[in-house]
Amino acid sequence: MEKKWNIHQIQNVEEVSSLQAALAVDKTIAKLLSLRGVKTFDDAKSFFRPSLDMLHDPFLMKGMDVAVDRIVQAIANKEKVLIFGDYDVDGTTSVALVYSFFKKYIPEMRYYIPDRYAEGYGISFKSIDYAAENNYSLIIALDCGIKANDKIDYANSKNVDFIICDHHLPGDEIPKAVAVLDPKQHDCPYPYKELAGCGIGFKLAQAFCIQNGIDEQEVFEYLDLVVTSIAADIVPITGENRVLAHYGLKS
Ligand SMILES: [Mn+2]
Repeated sequence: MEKKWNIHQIQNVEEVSSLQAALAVDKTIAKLLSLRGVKTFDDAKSFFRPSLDMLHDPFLMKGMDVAVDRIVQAIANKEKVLIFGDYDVDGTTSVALVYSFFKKYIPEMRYYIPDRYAEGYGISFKSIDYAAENNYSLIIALDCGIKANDKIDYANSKNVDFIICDHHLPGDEIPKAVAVLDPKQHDCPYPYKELAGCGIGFKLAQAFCIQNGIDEQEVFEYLDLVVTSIAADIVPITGENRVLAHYGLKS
């Protein structure tokens, strides 16, 4: 098989020279770093020594405050909560993270993974019927839901609330859920747009920790799930994903 290689060309030769001098490294290393967007000493420092302090404030994500408040309300009212996720690796790691983290705070909690063949991708009517029949008043949907407008309308008609945690591109209309977390919404100010679904679930748990004075270490414990989702969903290992992946591989 014939292969066609596209070799990246260095655009800014001076930048490479100054990076090489600042880091005291071989020119090839400086070139490789430059091609990865590392331009300065500080860029290189965060590239080689990612720190959990570099994670963004989860409350920068549109809807996060409402989502956390709704969970706090569910806990106060002893509501039954259903964790719903897609059946792929990103979906199941999301469910594992959110379920494991919240189980000590929400006693009446179960998870629901739809049947790939019988129910298909995304939030299913069947899961909403299951929730309504079994008195679940809140569903946290992970790695899906951003285009499930009809399902959310159906859930609203049955008094089942939704928090959507998704990372797919939204359609023209955002579903009428209690909270919709998806940094790809055009009006979401969250600075990093490439989290996987499990990364969004992680940010939700992190926000819950911050708001309730819980040590964030309790959610950092699950970074092995986040790195698995990053690899399996093939999201870019840049920015916040790179920090999550680094610590996920260590845990
Ligand atoms: Mn995904």
